[in-house]
Amino acid sequence: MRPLFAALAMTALLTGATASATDAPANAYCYIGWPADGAVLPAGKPFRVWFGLRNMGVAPKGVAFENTGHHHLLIDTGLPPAGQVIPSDRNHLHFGAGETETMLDLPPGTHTLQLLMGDDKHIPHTPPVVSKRITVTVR
Ligand SMILES: [Cu+2]
Repeated sequence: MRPLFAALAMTALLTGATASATDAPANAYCYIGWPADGAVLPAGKPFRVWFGLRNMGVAPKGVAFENTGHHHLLIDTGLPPAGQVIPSDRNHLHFGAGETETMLDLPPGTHTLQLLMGDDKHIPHTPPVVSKRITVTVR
């Protein structure tokens, strides 16, 4: 029975793999290098956001290469559902060319920023590689 069980288990694993998102290294993490959590930024002046990533590489969208992905910046929104394409709108910015920084111009007020890695198909990895969610104030 043991070989048969092993074969069934392998089938289950393979089936699961095709249905789920790309695996990420367990020690991968991303972070916002700038601005700092709690930063107060001058209104009417675009500010730079640095994307940090450790133990994983950046690849443009459409490029399926092991242990890589591209950054998504979530603005004033929570994490999108796992296993699905990350929305593309003003709250979910894609950096599909492999950018590792951007300039943002946000209206006065309090805003949250969070990075989320996506694979070549814009789907969050398993486990998701996501930064801490920070809050900045524009005034
Ligand atoms: Cu994307």
